[in-house]
Amino acid sequence: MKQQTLILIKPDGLVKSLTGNILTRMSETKLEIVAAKIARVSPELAQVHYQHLKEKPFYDELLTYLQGQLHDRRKVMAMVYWGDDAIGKVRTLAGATNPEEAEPTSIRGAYGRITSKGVYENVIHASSNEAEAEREIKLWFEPDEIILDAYKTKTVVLDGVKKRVWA
Ligand code: IDP
Ligand code: MG
Repeated sequence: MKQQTLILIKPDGLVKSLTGNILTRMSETKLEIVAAKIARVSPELAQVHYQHLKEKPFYDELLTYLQGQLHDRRKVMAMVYWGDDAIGKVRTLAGATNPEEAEPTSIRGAYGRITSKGVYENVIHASSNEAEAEREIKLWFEPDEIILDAYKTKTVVLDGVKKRVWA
């Protein structure tokens, strides 16, 4: 089944100069990149992205991590990959959430670490199911930034200019 999935190279991945390695590993999946950009992560964006973890003890630290405050690198690389079983393929390649438990050959197993404050710095984010992928892709990208009709859109007029937004 064709799927799309959101991948973020988190600030630790950028600071460690892993972008090239990660893209090379991702190309093993034979999936297609249909969107890519460098994005700043506002407190609001971080909060909405990780809203399901609000009750966790590591939530506040996780928000500072995603915003790049732990790495002095206030950005992430956001991408949408598309193709057969994209979500499962990317999750397998990413490896387990806890980098110590991740397969050593997975991206998180190879490059992740647990900080002394207990945050799992695991280099990349990958959507874990179709509902999450849809929510996240719509959160990080506008329709015209994706080379694919990913989800339903509508046209609105803003200050006299037509614009496509998620329906
Ligand atoms: P996932 O990234 O593998 O989907 P989630 O449970 O969605 O895992 O958690 C989001 C992020 O929160 C993880 O990638 C990791 O950076 C961090 N995290 C998750 N669980 C823990 C934990 O038990 N301790 C510290 N950080 C965690
Ligand atoms: Mg998750």
